[in-house]
Parts: sequence; structure tokens; C-alpha cells
Amino acid sequence: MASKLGMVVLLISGFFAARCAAVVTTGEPVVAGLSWGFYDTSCPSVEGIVRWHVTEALRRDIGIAAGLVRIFFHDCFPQGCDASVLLTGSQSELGEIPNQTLRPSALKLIEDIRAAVQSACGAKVSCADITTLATRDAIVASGGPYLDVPLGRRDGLAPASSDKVGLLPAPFFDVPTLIQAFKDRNLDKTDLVALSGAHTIGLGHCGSFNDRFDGSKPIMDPVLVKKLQAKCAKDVPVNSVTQELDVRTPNAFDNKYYFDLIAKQGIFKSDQGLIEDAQTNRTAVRFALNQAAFFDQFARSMVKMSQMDVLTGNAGEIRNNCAAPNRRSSELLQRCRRRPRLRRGRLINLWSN
Ligand code: HEM
Ligand SMILES: *[C@@H]1O[C@H](CO)[C@@H](O)[C@H](O)[C@H]1NC(C)=O
Ligand SMILES: CC(=O)N[C@H]1CO[C@H](CO)[C@@H](O)[C@@H]1O
Repeated sequence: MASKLGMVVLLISGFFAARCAAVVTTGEPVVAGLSWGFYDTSCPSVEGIVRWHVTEALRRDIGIAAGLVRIFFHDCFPQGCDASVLLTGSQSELGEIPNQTLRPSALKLIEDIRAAVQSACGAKVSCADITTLATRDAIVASGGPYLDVPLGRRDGLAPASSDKVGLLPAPFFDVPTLIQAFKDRNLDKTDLVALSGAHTIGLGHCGSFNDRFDGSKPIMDPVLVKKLQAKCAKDVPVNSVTQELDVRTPNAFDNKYYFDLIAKQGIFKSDQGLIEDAQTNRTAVRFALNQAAFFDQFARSMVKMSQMDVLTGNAGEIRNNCAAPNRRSSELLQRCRRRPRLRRGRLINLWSN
């Protein structure tokens, strides 16, 4: 009996030691109010529910993984991960140019997971944390590293201003401009090179890279130019054609993106520049030669980005609908009661436009 108890104590302390060890390897500061066991009592099933839904969704469409990773970036970079990017309605971030190609299927998945988590636990888990966990699971499911992300983010009450959304980098930025854009958000050059590696999965539209066809620097492999030019000539209606961002292994989260850059086959100017500019090329070459080094740095940079400017404690709220602040969603519900047929349809269709 005593030895059994001793065993349990050993197991438990081993479990906590393992958690602490993981924290140490991640090496990033934990913002006050975030913790690894945040939902251990209020919603212990949340991580399992998220993983199940993400796995199911990716089985049907692996592209949703890239959709989630990009939504996470667009949520966190402008004003911290607060699910503000998920808000619809007037002044929403979704209406801003960089968001116009966020994948509706991935947005819908986040809201589906929110509904499942809420029916299991009540309104305990924020849309910001659900987005973070779904992103973590999508990266692992695509072959990438595990992100040891602390939880406890709260949801923002309003969308980020267009000034803040305008902080998101553009694909035609050169490396000094990218470095400055990341520096403005307290992210360094190593973060820039590692996080750009997310383009190892996912798609871009012609309008994001057709500035590469005229032979301007950084040069694109002429064979690839020909191929993309032919492809984009058929881009009717505009934005119907897409191109894989990693020409080698488009759906696998690996370090082949950096091989692409060495071969001048990066799709965006912002990608290709990383291997040419003296401020970033050593790191990019290192990641091409060593996938473990890329994975380690990518995980660190993501965990860092996941904690920038987050709302914790009593700030913000736990949304009842990822697409609307609680005040607006209750207004919608009230009108729903008055005019059930009209409004219910609108509530359900918030994501599918
Ligand atoms: C370094 C500056 C960055 C620039 C200039 C940039 C730009 C872009 C652009 C223009 C697209 C394609 C949009 C389209 O044409 O449909 C895209 C896609 C994507 N970006 Fe970035 N991005 C950057 C950094 C990041 C970061 C830090 C992440 C995540 C950590 C990320 C993840 C993605 C993913 C996964 C896709 C594919 C989305 C999909 O297939 O639905 N990007 N990016
Ligand atoms: C990085 O770029 C600089 C300047 O273009 C070049 O001199 C240097 O050899 C490059 N280093 C690597 C590792 O590619
Ligand atoms: C995914 C999403 O909601 N995208 C929106 C981005 O903005 C444009 C323009 O306002 C909308 O038409 C898209 O629906």
C-alpha cells in the first residue's frame, strides 16, 4: 500500500517535472495571468475536444491547417491574441485587405470548436485560446513541432483598428522593412526568419506574388516564373487561382521552405529576400541544413508571439460566439426571439458569406 502510494507520488511529481522541463526548454517568459494548467479545473476536456475537431477537419481538408496558422498570426500580430480577427460586422478586421483571404473553412472550424467546448464546460474557454490550441494541433498534425503554449487569454471586446491591422507585413516588403515591422512588435530577426517558415504550408493568390515576374530583385528561378505566369494568366475571375507557398512539400510542415529559398523558388518577395539579405541569410541557411534547429526556434517564436499584449484576468471577456462580442451577440439573440425566422438564419450564417 505504502509503496503504491509512493509510486503515485513519484508519478505525479514526474508529471510535474516533465511539465516544468518543457517550460524550461521553451525558455520564453510567461505573461502574468497565463499558465499551462489554466483550464485544469474549469474545463479539463478542452485540449481533447480541440484536438479531436482539428484532426477530423484536417482529415477532410489538410489546407485548413494553413488556414488556422495564418488566422493565428493575423490575430496575434496587430494587438495580441484576443480573437479580435474573428469578429464580423462593421469595422471588423476581416474586412481589411490582409484578411480578405483568411480561409472561411478554418474560421468556421474555430466557431464549431467553441460551440463544442461551451456545451462541455460552459463559457469558460476564450476564442483566443481555442484559436491558439487549434493552431498548435494543426502544426503537429502537419508534421511540425509541438508548441508548449500557456493558456488564459481573454477575448477582446472590439476589432483592432485598421492602423493596427496595417502593422501586418506585406508580401512585397524587403528585408529591412520586414525587420522593422517585426521589431515594432518586439520580434527579432530570428523570429522573422523562423516564423516566415510557416509558409512551408498553405497557398497564395496571384496578386500576392505577380510582382516577381519582371526579373526584379530578389530574382525568382526563371523556370518557376514561366510556370506561375502561365498559371496566373488564367486567373479569371481574379483571385481564383492559387499557388502552393512551398513548391517541394506543400502540405508538410518541414524545413523544405528554406530549400526553396536557396533554389530561388520562394513565392513572395518577403520570403526570397530572407536568403539574400546579410541580416537574415545565415539563419535561413541554418534552418535549411537543420530541421531540428528550425522546429526549436519556430516553437519558441510562436510561444513568444502567443503571449504578446494578451488580455488576462478580468480584462476582455469569454465570448459566447467567436464572431461577436457578448453584448452584440445578446442583442442579436433578443431580436432573434422577437423575429425568430429571420434572425436565426442570420446567426447561423455569420461565417458563411
Ligand atoms: C514575414 C512576413 C509575412 C508576410 C509578408 C506574409 C504574407 C502572406 C501572404 C501574402 C499570404 C497569402 C495571401 C494570399 O495571397 O492568399 C500568406 C499566407 C500564409 N501565411 Fe504569411 N506572411 C508573413 C508571415 C507569416 C507568419 C509569421 C505566419 C505564421 C506564423 C504566416 C502564415 C501563413 C500561412 C500558413 C499562409 C497560408 C494560408 C492559407 O493557405 O490559407 N505568415 N502570407
Ligand atoms: C549572406 O549574404 C551576404 C551578402 O549578400 C553574403 O556576402 C554572404 O555570403 C551570405 N551568407 C550566406 C551564408 O549565404
Ligand atoms: C473570411 C472573411 O470573412 N473574409 C472577408 C474579408 O473581407 C472581405 C471584404 O470586406 C469580405 O468580403 C470577406 O468575406
